[in-house]
Amino acid sequence: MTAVDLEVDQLNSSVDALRRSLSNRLMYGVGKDAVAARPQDWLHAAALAVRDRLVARWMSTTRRQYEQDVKRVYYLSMEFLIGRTFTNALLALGIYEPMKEALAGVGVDMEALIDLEPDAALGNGGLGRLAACFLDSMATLGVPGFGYGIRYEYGMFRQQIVDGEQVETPDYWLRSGNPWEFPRPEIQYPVHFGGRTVQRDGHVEWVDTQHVNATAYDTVIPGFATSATNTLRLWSARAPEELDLSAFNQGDYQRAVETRNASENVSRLLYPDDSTMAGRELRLRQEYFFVSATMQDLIRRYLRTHSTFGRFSEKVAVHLNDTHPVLAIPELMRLLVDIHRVPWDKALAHVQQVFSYTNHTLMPEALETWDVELLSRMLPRHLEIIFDINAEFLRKASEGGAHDPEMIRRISLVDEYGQRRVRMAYLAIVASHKVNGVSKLHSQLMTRDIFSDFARLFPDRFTNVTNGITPRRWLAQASPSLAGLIDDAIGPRWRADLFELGALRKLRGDASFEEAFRAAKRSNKVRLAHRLAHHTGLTFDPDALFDMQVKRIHEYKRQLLNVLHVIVRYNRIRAEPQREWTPRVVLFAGKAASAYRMAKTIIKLINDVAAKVNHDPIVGDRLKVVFVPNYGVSLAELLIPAANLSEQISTAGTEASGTGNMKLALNGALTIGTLDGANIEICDSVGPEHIFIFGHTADQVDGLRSAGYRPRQFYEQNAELRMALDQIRTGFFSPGDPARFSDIFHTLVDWGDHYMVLADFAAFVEAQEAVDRRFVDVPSWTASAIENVAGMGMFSSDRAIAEYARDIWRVKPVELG
Ligand code: 26W
Repeated sequence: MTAVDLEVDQLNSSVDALRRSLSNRLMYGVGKDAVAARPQDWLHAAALAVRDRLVARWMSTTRRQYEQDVKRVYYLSMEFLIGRTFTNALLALGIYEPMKEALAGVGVDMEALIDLEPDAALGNGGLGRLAACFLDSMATLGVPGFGYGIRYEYGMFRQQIVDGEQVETPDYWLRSGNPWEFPRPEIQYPVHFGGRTVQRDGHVEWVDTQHVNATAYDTVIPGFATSATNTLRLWSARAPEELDLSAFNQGDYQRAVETRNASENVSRLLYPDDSTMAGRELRLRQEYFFVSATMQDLIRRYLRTHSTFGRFSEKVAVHLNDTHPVLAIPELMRLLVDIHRVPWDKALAHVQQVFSYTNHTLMPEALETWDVELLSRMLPRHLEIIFDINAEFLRKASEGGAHDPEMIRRISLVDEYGQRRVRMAYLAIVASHKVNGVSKLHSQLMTRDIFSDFARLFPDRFTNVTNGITPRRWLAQASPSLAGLIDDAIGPRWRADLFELGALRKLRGDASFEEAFRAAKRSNKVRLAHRLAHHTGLTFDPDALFDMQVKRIHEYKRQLLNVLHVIVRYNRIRAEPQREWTPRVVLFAGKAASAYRMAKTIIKLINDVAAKVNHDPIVGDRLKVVFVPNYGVSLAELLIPAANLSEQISTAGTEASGTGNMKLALNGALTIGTLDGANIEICDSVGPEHIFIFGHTADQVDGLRSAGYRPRQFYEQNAELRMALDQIRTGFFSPGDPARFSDIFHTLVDWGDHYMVLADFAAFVEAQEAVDRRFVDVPSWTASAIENVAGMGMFSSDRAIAEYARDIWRVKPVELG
C-alpha cells in the first residue's frame, strides 16, 4: 500500500454542487440517462451523492483513530434496526433543504423518494433499535465505536393483515441494491464448525472442521453536526472455493452448487423471535459465525499497530448486546491461547478486562441456554474452554466461601438438571468486568432475582445504564413540525444536548407557544389520518384523542388489557350514547413472533373488535379502533409524532426498560403506564402530575402471586369486566366463529392470568377516565404535553453512551483537530 495523497474532488454541498452530483451519480453510478430514470434510480443517485459526502469524513476519522492509537469499542449485536438512512444522513450533514432544492431542480420530488427507500429491518424490537440509536450516539459523541453484526438477506418479515390475521411475507430488502454499503470482498475470515480437538506439543488444535467464510460489508455511520463517523460492519457468509471442487471433481455439479448454498444459509435470515429462546441449530451457527469473524477482525486490527498483546485491554472494549454474542468469549480465548500462544491466565485476564454485557430481559424463557451435546458437535473446542472457565470459576467461588453444594450447582455455568445446558448469561457475567441492566428497576431486580448469587460474589461488577433514544431520528426527523417549533422557542442545540429541552419550561403559560404546540401536534395527526384513511377507508377526526400502543405483541406487554378497556368503553357508549364522550382513536401496531399462537390470536381479536366498533352507527366518531399493519422503524416515525396518549402498561417487573415510552413522551404524548422499566424514571423526570400511573407495583405483583392470585374473583366481582370477557368468550366479536377467542378467556379467568391483566383492570379503567377528563381541559393537557417534552433530557442515547464510555468501556472521544 502506498501513502500518497489522492487527488479527489472536494465536494461542497451548495444546491448547484448537489445538482451536479446528482447528475454525475445517476449517469456514472447508476448508469442511467435522465430520460430513462425511474424514481428508484434517482433515489439511488441521491443516496450515492450523499454517501460521497460522508466518505471524506469517514476516512479522516479513521486516520485520526489510527494516529491517536485510540481505544476502540466493539458493539456486538445480532440485531441492528436501522430503518431508513437517506433522511438521517441528510440531517446529519445539514443538507436536507439544499438536497430537496437540487432534486426539485432536476424535476424530482424528494418527499416521494424518501418513501421508496426500504427499511434496513435487521432486528426484532427494542434491543435492535437500541443498538441503532447507540451507533448514532457513539458517532455523534466521537466515541471510536464499531457496530458488528450479520448482514441478513431477509430482515424482519413484512406483516400483512388478511381477514384480521397476521400474514408474514419475506423481507428481501436488498432487492434493488443497497447504496449505503461498501462490500469488502478482500476482508474475509474463515469460520470453522464441527471437527474435534487434539493435543499437540502442549497445545490444543481444532481439526477436521468444515468452514464458511465471513466477508465484510461496511456502512458509514455519520455523527450529527460533527465530522466524526463510525463504521457498522456486517458479515455475510460465502462458501469457500474448495467446497465446490470436491463434489465437482466427482462430476456432481448440481450437488456442488447446492452445498455452497447450504453453507451460505448462515447469514440468510433474521430469526423473528423476540423474547423466547428457541434453541435452533442454525441460530447457534449464526451466533458463532459473526463473533468469530469479529474477534479475528479486531485482533488483526490490534496487531497492525502492536506487536504483543500487552496493551490489548487498554485498546479494546467488547460489548455484548444481550447474550446472543456470548460465544465471543470462548472464541477470543481460543484465538489468544491456541493461535497466538498467550498463556491461559493472561488471556483470561484480558478477556475479563475487555468484555462487558448488557442484560435486556428478566423473563426466564428468554434467557439463552445451549445444549451441551449440540455445542460439543458444533464447537467442541469452545465447549472445552467453557468447561475450563467454569472449573476455575467454581474453584475460586468455593475458596471464597461458597461451600454449599446446592449453591455451586446454582451458579455453575452448566445447568446439570436434566439434559445439560450452558447458561450463556452466567458465562457473560463470569467473563466480563461489568454487567448492566437497562433501567433502575430492571437493574435492581436483576441483582435481586436472576443474578443474585453473582451479585453477592461480584458486587462491583453490576451496574445500571438506563436506556436512551436518539433525538435526531425520534424528534428532528420524525416530527419536523414540532422540531421547528422548538428551534424557534429555544434554539436548535437540543439535538446535541437534549437537556436543553428543559428550557421549554420557561414558556409555561405562554399562550401563543401553547397554541403553536397544539398546531404542530395536530398537523402530525392530520398527516397520519390521511395515510390511515388511504389504507382503511375510514375517516379519523384529528381532534380526537389519539391513544397508541405500538410495540411487539406479547402477553407481558398486555395489549389485552388495552382491548378490554376498549370493549368496556364501547359498551358504555352504547349504553349511554347521549352522554358527552371524549372522542378517541385507539391505535395498535406490532408484530407477533410467527410461532407465538396467543400473540396472533390477540391480533385477530383487536381486528375483530375494531370491525365491530368502527361499523356501529351508535358509536360514530366517539370511538375508532385501528390495527396498523407492518410496524417498523419507518411506520413508528409516522405514528409516534401523532400520539396524544402513550400506552406503557406491562405487568410491573416484566418490561426491562422500554424505549417506545421515551419516543412517545419526547413527541409530547402523555403516558398511561405501570411502575415498570423506565416508566418509573419518566415519571420522576416529568413529575407525577403529568403522567397517569396505575396498577400493582413490582413488589405488589410478587405479593399477590405468593398469596395465591385468583383472577376469577375479579371476573366475578366486576360486572363490566365480566361482560367484556363474556363477549370475548361467546363470540360477540366473532359471530361466525364463536369459540375463536375462548382460549383468551380461559387464559385470563381460569388458567392463572400470568400477567395479572384482571388484577390491574379496574385501576386501568379508572386511569383512562382521568385521561378523558384531562384531555378536554385543553390548556392543562397542553401544559402536561410540553412538560413531557421538557423532561426528556436524560433519555437521550447520548447520555446513555456517555455513561457507557466513562464507566464501562473507559474510552475517550477521538480528537478531530
Ligand atoms: C434468544 C431470543 C431472544 C431474542 C431477543 C431473547 C430476548 C430478546 C430481547 C432481549 C428482546 C428485547 O428486545 N428486549 C428489549 O430490550 C429493550 C432495550 O433494552 C428494552 O427496552 C425492552 O424493555 C426489552 O424488552
